[in-house]
Amino acid sequence: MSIFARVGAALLVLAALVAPSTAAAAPTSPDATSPDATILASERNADGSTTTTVRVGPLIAQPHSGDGDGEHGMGTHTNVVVPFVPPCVNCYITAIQPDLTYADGSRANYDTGVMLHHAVLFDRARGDVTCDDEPLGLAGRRLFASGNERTGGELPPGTGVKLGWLPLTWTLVELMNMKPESQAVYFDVTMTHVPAHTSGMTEATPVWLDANNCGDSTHPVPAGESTTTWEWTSTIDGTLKAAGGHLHDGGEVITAYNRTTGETLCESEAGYGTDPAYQGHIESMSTCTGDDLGRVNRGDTIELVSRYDTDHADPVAMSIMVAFVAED
Ligand SMILES: [Cu+2]
Repeated sequence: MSIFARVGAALLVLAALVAPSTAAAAPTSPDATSPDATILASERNADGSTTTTVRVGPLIAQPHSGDGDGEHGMGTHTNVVVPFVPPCVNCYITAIQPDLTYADGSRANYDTGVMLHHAVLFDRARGDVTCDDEPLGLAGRRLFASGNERTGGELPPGTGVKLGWLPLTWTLVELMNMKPESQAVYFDVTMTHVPAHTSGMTEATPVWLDANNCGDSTHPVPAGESTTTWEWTSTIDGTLKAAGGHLHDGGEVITAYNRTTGETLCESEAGYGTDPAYQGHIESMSTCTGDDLGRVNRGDTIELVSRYDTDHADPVAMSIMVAFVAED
């Protein structure tokens, strides 16, 4: 999706958010049915936190009419933009786990002929740290992203991503269907959260690092081994608390460095071949979590380095890391 399409999508969502009668859905694909976001489950935990699952859907993955068989990312894409019910207001999200499921709760994946190409969770109420001055910044702060590998994570105790009194959360979901018939699936996001007044909580700011930042995130990789790098000059001061990467098939590892201090901030490795549902495709990314994973100072050069080793050139690979920084 181009920047302009994304901005258009963002504006569509904004329009939906200010017009309650249409707030149920703002699909970008004319053939998508009206998806909705609802609270599927919410449970109080013994420690006073709450775990809430927000379900987005039904999302209709359009039938695949091409000659692909699901190999090399072949399939038919469906993009949907949906306002996302915040799990809480004036609160901190301390853990998150995405999934792609069917109505009965069973998992949708390569073995059922559909995959979660991407999902990004935005908050229009806050500015994005690394894209605020770009057109994509109109979409709001990028809080979290998931590929089909569905990497979730938990922030270190006492830290959380803040949602304000009026979070304008929305999600952009891209599905890929390898089957000749349409499939109705759900993007489920399970989050643990605590009220903002919880003592001892510190806000963690999501910092989106991306080899094609402020664009559509895709970049080409050649067949064989390759390395892609990208730099960002930090505009914030803080301590890194957690980070996790996103790569496509063939991706091996993505690492964030602070080149100014010489620290390695986080190395996130791709995993393959343990869960048959993924049929050999990327199935996990390791994450980094800790009280002090390194410093990020205003003016520091933060470098992102990804390594791919693929058996075919991929024009639309990705190299993303979302870092969570407790600002000073
Ligand atoms: Cu991706």
